[in-house]
Amino acid sequence: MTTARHYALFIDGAFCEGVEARRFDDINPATGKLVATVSEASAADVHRAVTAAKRAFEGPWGNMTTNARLDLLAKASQRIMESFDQFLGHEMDDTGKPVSFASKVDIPRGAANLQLFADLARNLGTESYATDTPDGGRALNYAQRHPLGVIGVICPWNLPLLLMTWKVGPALAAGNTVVVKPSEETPASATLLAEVFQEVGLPPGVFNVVHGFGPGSAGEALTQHPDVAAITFTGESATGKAIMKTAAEGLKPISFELGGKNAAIVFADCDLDKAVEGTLRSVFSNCGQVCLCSERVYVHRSIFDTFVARLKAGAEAIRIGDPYDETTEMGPLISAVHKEKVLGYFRLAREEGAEVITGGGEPTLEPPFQGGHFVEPTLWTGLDENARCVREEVFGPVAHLQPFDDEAAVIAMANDSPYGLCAAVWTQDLSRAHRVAAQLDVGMVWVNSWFLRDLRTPFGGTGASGIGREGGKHSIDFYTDLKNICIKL
Ligand code: NAD
Ligand code: 6OD
Repeated sequence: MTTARHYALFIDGAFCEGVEARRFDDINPATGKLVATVSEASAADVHRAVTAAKRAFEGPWGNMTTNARLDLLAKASQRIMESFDQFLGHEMDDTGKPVSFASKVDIPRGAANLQLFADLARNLGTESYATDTPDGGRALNYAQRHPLGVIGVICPWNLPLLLMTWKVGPALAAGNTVVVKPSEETPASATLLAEVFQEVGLPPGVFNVVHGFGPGSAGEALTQHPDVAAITFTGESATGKAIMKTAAEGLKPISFELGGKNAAIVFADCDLDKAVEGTLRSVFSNCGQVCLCSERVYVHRSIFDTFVARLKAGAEAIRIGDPYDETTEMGPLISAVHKEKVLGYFRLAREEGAEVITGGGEPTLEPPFQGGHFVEPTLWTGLDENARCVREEVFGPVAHLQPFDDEAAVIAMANDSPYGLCAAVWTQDLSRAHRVAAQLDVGMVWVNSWFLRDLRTPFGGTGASGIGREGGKHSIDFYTDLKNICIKL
């Protein structure tokens, strides 16, 4: 890409500049070069977007038949697949993620999320009961689903299209309208999605995009807006706390998908090849920037040395560099700031007494990638379970490996975390798999797999990893209110 693009706001069905005409830069993290300039929304722009969304909710969108609404979502899903290469290129330029990952995960899932929720909403029923009445008669109780109104959607940068559509899909399918605040690091795919919605004929105001930052910018203004009925947020736990405080003023329902410090547990009876391959993926996918990544790997002592040697060899074989090269397996971190944070943890691990099994530095790359935010795939061992590097989310390509001796001890170590997003368990003993999975304090457990998704299942975390569940019917539950109607017959 040679000429920088420009990403405008999308309000009431049209692309526009912010009233204060402020702009910020969108940088390609693989090269450090400018991708685009981006219009920053002020509180006044957010107000325009919310007002348009409210009008659409009360008018054209609210009055549309369910099938007509869901047909538009399905068409948008199809359009994403038809514009696959454009979405792919824009998402890669914003994130630096390799084509091998983005083409298999980000873009197909962006389309699948819209299709799934269109299909689901078409087929979803509600409960009803035949009720005995005190006078010996009968009554009928039935529940109706009602959309909430304008949903504020606040997104992170790690899987921009995937995580945005994961929220926009069910919110629109349920009959709401949305104002999306993409991450300031990754404005492209929200802008492209706006184009898609425009093309398929979504009524103006149903989908709006306000670019900008968090505090003192578009994110905070959206959270504060009195006409925003609910907030759905994916991002850091600390940001979740700030959003929750602001949302509390308006008693807004919130759905939070937050950080993790996920454990992988490798039992001696695992299929070693599969456990090594799966753990390499769970630690290093997307440069460790998936909330589900394993940053704590517990390995039974009897296979610890073998497992460490195999994981080290795997980590050292990872091909880093040009995102557009089909053979590249790992791209850069998202930004210079995030790279500094991750390198800070690399330094801290040494200070805390870690043995660095591999990595811990920056790779040497050819131009233009020497200007990118790359770090080495890194593995540590030897840290105390109370070390900051074992307790805090790094969100980079790094894990700490700890040996364990028995099942109870490893469950206790895995559970000793403020986070509770997910875990991966590697064992061929079916009883052990059930027993251990039941005792892990997390929202999701993968056995002999990782990030194997069925979009109908409940997705979310416990503790500092989130509030509520999204996925399938659980998303629709969040984006609707149930009204019970009792009719005395
Ligand atoms: P972040 O919290 O820094 O930012 C997320 C979004 O919130 C951005 O759009 C940002 O502009 C906005 N924001 C920041 N402060 C705000 C405020 N005060 N009010 C309103 N909006 C505000 O997160 P990130 O760095 O973009 O993403 C990485 C984090 O997200 C990691 O912690 C990761 O674990 C987490 N994550 C969790 C999941 C999950 O499903 N649990 C998925 C992806 C990422
Ligand atoms: O697969 C999903 O639906 C999902 N929400 C993934 C989140 C990944 C976090 O980075």
